[in-house]
Amino acid sequence: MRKKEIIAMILAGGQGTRLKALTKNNAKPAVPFGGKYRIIDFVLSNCANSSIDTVGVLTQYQPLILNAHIGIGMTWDLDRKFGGVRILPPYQHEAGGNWYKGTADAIYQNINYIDYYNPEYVLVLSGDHIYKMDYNPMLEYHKEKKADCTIAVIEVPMEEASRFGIMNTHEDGRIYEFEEKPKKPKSNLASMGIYIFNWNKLKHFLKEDQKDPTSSNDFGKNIIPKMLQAGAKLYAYRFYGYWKDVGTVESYWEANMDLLKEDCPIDLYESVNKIYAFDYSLPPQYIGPEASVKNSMIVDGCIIYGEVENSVISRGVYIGKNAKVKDSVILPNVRIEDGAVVIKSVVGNGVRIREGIRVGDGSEIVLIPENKDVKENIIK
Ligand code: ADQ
Ligand code: ADP
Repeated sequence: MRKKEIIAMILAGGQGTRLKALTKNNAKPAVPFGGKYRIIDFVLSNCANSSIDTVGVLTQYQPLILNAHIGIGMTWDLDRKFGGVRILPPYQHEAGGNWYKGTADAIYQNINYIDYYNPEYVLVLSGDHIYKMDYNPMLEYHKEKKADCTIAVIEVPMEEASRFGIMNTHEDGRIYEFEEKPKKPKSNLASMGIYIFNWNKLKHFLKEDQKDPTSSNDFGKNIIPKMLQAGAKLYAYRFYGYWKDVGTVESYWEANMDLLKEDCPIDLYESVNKIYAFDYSLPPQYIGPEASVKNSMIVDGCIIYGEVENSVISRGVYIGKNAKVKDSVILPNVRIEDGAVVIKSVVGNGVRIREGIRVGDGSEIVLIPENKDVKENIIK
């Protein structure tokens, strides 16, 4: 039987309710990011750059844009005959068929897909994290430790620790305690939601978990604690690079702004380990005779007559004469008409901001929902 050593499963089925207007018609992993990308491009590129050529993407909530974006995976060189990238929505089968109840249920419902590749290891990833990582050193570590499960971990500020799965380890990295989003965290060692499992072990625990009617079939809440309790060997693998869970409007805005820093924590311009983006084949950006652009990213298809400072401007954006955009993230196909002012805002797809209108005063992030016609000042 043909075999893959490792395959990746990307969890992309969450609703992403905290991103509000940006996920009304679009799954969180497909939300535009960094001008040219969608959030999921980071994890898909990480897989491609780590030579993981078999990737399942678990979707269920507003999957249209995500499906169109991933297509047959050519963008990431993941169009393969044996392997490649596959979108895995919930489906009907003999025993019924259901929405993915939780993250572990999503993997459980795709046991057949995984078994087809007969892998030794399964890498479970999230579709909504911004980071660059080579998964191979983590796999080496997992093998060295003869672990059943290895969790990538990062130190987070103590005051944020209750947003994450928090663990304690022995000196050799073995995990002896794990709590999902604890109210009183006992450490700041946070799970990045990146797991390598021995597939046979994981399959066993997934099946056991299904027998428990009280379980929410979630990795952090159920599978990891149950594995620990059963005495399985769980290890923490430390990651020292940049990693951000862009689950909220604030963290989404911050991660975009991070790209503009002089010491940008994530290098989009290096020639190796590139983050691949879908090619829309748009015309070149045009910067008008009186325009001014400072410390900003401007993508193809933009027409800029006004002033842009410290902002990320996605494809197809129009910024009129005497208009000003500062400290903002502008999503694709936005029109900012003459004399309009946009400060510290996230402006959704296809929004039109009418002449002379002012959005934001720099005190708080203003979020403008998709396709809105803004005719009045919006100051938070
Ligand atoms: P959360 O981020 O809160 O915590 P969760 O809401 O389960 O975890 O989302 C993880 C990923 O799974 C997201 O990409 C989401 O879109 C997806 N997802 C959610 N429900 C799904 C479903 N039913 N089917 C398919 N995909 C689904 C997790 C861990 C923590 C860890 C943080 C790190 O539980 O321990 O610290 O990730 O961000
Ligand atoms: P957020 O963290 O912003 O609230 P998540 O992506 O974590 O958003 O998902 C929110 C919750 O909604 C998760 O608990 C997930 O299991 C649940 N969920 C996601 N998609 C669906 C769906 N199609 N049907 C029912 N519940 C869903």
